[in-house]
Amino acid sequence: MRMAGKPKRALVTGITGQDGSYLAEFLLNKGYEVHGVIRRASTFNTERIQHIYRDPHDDNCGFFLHYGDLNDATGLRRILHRVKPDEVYNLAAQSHVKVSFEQAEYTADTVATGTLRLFESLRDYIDVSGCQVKIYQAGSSEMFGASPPPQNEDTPFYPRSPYAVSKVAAYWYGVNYREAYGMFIANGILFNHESPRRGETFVTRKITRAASRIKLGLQNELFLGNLAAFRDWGFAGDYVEAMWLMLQHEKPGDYVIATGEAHSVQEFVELVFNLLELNWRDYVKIDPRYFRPSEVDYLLGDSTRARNLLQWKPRVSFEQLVRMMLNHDLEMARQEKTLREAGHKVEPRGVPFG
Ligand code: NAP
Ligand code: F7E
Repeated sequence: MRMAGKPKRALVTGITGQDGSYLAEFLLNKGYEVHGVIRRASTFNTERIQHIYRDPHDDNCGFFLHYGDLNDATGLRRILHRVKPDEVYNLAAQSHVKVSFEQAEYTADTVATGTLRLFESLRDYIDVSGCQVKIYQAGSSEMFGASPPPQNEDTPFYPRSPYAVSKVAAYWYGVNYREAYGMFIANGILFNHESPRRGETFVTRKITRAASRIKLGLQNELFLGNLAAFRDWGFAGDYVEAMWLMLQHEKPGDYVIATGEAHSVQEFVELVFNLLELNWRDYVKIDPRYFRPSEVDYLLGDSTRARNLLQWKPRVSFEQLVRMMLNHDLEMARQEKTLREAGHKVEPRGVPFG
């Protein structure tokens, strides 16, 4: 239990990811002391949190990073005992659906069993310390898979990928640990949420990034897979607030977080290219390598429960989201072009293979 006047302490797994970075900003703004779990990588993986990183030697540093991995239970236990968190947000995951077909065992080990490892560590930590810890588990609309829209908390799960099956397992671990041990675990069932920090191999960012480079003459074509799938796309900054609200509610529960509006991948492409005054058909090509062995055709969320019980609602509209991502990627493309024109040999950042 925190002493009066002390800031609340949050532990975030997956802090280097899109959501982790927005959540860390959000919690720091609320006065939390934020601790994040990062993986060791051979190159820096802290780009998304660089702007909020503070040197631990600085006075009143409220932001701390710890090396750890969901596949390493001993390390997780050690972090819990060192940090003594009031709230834990489990965002870490191999989160790419297509990759999960290629790395199914690894995805299950991180997304399903990794969550179990964290819950087991928390169960023991709570038992030994006597402290209360509130836990957020990052569930996904992918769990609904082939169940017809609109989907809400009562819609049956019908997962269509190793990623989605693993998220369903993690969801049920959450429910079971709540019922068996009285742990405060909230399952967020979040529909797709995007931002300028979205990984470059998810379809929205792949499109805004490529279309920006096409506009500036830096590339000529964009290869995509299935354009017919529908998704309910919101803004990641809005969705991390919902995660926090779930842990402020008196009882732990499961909540769908969505905008209630769906668009096809083709509609997303059309809007982006229209905004750039380009005809998408001149540039977009279909490459079957991006098709999935089993696809999720239509996701459209009904977040009535969260709107009523948490007073949560999305603030950023679909078109605002697309413009936000496009403006960011146009600026990146401009910087790349300027460097090239100045004679620098610049390679595009990363390999958008996904
Ligand atoms: P993301 O950008 O892919 O970030 C994933 C994070 O997990 C990264 O920090 C990554 O570290 C970390 N990670 C991966 N494997 C790990 C492991 N074995 N141990 C520890 N950390 C590990 O994902 P996101 O979009 O922020 O999503 C956050 C969470 O919400 C994920 O669980 C995702 O499955 C879920 N979700 C996302 C959406 C969405 O639309 N964004 C919707 C529903 C649910 P590195 O930086 O080192 O790779
Ligand atoms: O695909 C189609 C693809 O990879 C969206 C993750 O955050 O949200 C995300 O999963 C749709 C699919 O996201 C390409 O077939 C077409 O129908 O952007 P995506 P996702 O699979 O919906 C959920 C909620 C999560 O939980 C996940 O962690 O777009 N699509 N062409 C393509 N997708 C990709 N990636 N690349 C293409 O070229």
